[in-house]
Amino acid sequence: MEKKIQNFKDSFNKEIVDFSSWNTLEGIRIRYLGRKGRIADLFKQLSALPPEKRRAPGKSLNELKDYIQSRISQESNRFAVKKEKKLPLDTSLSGIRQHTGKIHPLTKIEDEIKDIFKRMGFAVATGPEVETEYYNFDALNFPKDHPARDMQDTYYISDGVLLRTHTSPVQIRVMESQSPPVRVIIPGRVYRNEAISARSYCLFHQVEGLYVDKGVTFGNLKGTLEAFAQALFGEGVRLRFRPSYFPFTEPSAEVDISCILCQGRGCRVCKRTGWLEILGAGMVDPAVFLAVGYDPEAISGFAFGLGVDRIAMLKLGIDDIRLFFGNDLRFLEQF
Ligand code: FA5
Repeated sequence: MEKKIQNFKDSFNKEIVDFSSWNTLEGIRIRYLGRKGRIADLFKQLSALPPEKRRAPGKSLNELKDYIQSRISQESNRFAVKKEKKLPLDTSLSGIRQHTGKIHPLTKIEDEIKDIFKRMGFAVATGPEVETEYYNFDALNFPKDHPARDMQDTYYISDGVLLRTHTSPVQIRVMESQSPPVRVIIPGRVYRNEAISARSYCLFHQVEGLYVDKGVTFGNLKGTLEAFAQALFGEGVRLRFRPSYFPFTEPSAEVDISCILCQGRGCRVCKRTGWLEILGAGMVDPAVFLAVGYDPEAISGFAFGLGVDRIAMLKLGIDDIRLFFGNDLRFLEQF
């Protein structure tokens, strides 16, 4: 019996020397100290001996059990320290992160645009998205059945009521509600029955601008838009005014900025022209002043309407407008 006990101690000592993981240490513990383990087995054999022969081996067996227990706990402490050294406790690890929403990229750019104009002294006004034909077209000098209405094909809600095709109707609402001088910007959502593509969508965003006072000139319009473009895109950006037609401005222009992606050299986004159209603008037509009761002989004004989505595409390097409306978090979380 004493011999067996010594053999067990030797084999235990050999095993404990080179265990490599918690699993093997636990395996050793179960093999020796478990309910059906080797020590339990030795105790069973011990109890089979006549009582007078149990004393000495009983003592040795108890000593072996104590020895094995203390060696295992020693080794498990040593192993824990070794593991800690390899993988020190990282108290900087964060807990479970709560998902906090983000500002939509279009809202971000719209806010930047608003801030620039606010710094120039423009107030912010808003108007309804469901609009009457009168404000969307008639008061803006679009004659009934005039082809200019086709450029902004819209969704009718009922006879004479439609989803607005631009933010310009709010010009009329603002001028009806106050006398000159007027200096406002009007951000908002607009709708058109469009052929959908990478650059055009049936829903998009505009920021309208309107400045009416004594002696406002086309030079003021150019200066304001240039200051805006440089504040948004940087000092180096240039503007190009192309003659155009809007029934509510005369003269009218479409305004391009030098492509900020290729610095005007020509690339895929600017269709190799070096220029990108971002807005329509012009001097307020006297017919519009008459519609709101202003005296076109006494005052003058400029107006512009810029496409927020196209500007956001340029600013953020996005090549498809549809991504803004896909509600895809993989896209939205990048901004
Ligand atoms: C207008 O909507 C005029 N109301 C702008 C204006 C205001 C002119 C005041 C004069 C005075 P236009 O249809 O060109 O104009 O649209 C203005 C801008 O909206 C465009 O330059 C473009 O940036 C953007 N835009 C037009 N259609 C779409 C579309 N389908 N998808 C995305 N952006 C568009």
